[in-house]
Amino acid sequence: DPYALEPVRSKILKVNGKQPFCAEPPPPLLVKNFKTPKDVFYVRNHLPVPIIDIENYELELAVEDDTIKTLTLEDIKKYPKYTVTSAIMCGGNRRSEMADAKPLRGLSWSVGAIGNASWSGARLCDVLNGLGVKEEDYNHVQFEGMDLDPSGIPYGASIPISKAFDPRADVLLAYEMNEEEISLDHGYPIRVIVPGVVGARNVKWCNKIIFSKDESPSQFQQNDYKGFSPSIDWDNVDFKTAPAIQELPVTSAICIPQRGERITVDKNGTIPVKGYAWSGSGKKIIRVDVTVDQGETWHIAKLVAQDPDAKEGRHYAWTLWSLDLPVDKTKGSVEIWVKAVDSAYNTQPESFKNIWNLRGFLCNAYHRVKVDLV
Ligand code: MTE
Ligand code: MO
Repeated sequence: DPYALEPVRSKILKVNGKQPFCAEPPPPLLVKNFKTPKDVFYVRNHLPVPIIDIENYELELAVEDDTIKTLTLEDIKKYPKYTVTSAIMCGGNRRSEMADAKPLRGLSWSVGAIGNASWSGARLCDVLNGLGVKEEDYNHVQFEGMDLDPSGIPYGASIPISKAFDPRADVLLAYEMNEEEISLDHGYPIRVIVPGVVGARNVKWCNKIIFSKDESPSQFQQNDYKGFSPSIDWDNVDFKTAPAIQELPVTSAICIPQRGERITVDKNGTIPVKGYAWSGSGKKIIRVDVTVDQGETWHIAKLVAQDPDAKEGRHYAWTLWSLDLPVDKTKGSVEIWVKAVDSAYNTQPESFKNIWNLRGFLCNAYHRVKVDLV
């Protein structure tokens, strides 16, 4: 049984899949900390967690099929240690809401398939410099995990080579999460961190990096984690026609209150509302708007936590927001909508209908939460 030696897991997470293990935290726990503790951080495994023989761990660097260098964990730790606070979000986060618009295939994530952590390790660009590999000669950098499918094929993904070489992209070979050794579920001993890019390219348990003309041949690069028109369905989909998802669009979610809760309106006629907002590719969240009347009037949330050290264009961490939302108690219930705006003034679509896609990715329409008022 390849799942016999899975790590012991915290009971906090809601399990969406047992084998492979997939789980997310209850939304209120998400907004308790700017940096998500490891036991609260969602887990998305596609395969059994690999067994790590740390004494013999090596990271192999290859050009197409030829190995050019191998690094031990100690070798990786000799490069300058660099820390980046970055959210990681699954391409299918909030899929359950898109599925409400029209059925689709995929794990039914609520708003918790995202977490924000500080990651420390060697910068990939530092490791690549001195290898003699030229950016112009290749198109992609592939990563392989140590987790294998039943036929022995590893989890894999790739990113454009320009991203890997760009020092401002902050791509890391991370060995620490929140100042501790990365836990087994989150990629011990080495996890690739590609800030601002879909979770699927942030390869855990990485033991091989390949410079190549082509993208990763992995099914997760080729036949999954791609977006399609709402008119494409399983009978007419051709995965070759869409590029692999890399940088993610702006999103936001309400974590407090949760759908269906009974909320006591305070003496000022308001209820506390809290959530997160995040945009891919290092774009900063500049505003979060909340409405209780389908957009007739908007309330501007307070941005309560953002990475204070992030430079322009490198806002890889999420933003936590909150507000005391005025509501009309006599109505008995209220539907709260939220949308965020990023530094390119990108914002979210109003509904899921026109962004629906068969695999349920890029689910970034306004988040709507209906609650009862008492
Ligand atoms: N890396 C490996 N080796 N195997 C995996 O199954 N899942 C990917 C990515 N990296 C995966 C992986 C996906 S789809 C996501 S969303 C994130 O890891 C989840 O990271 P987490 O489990 O640390 O939250
Ligand atoms: Mo994912």
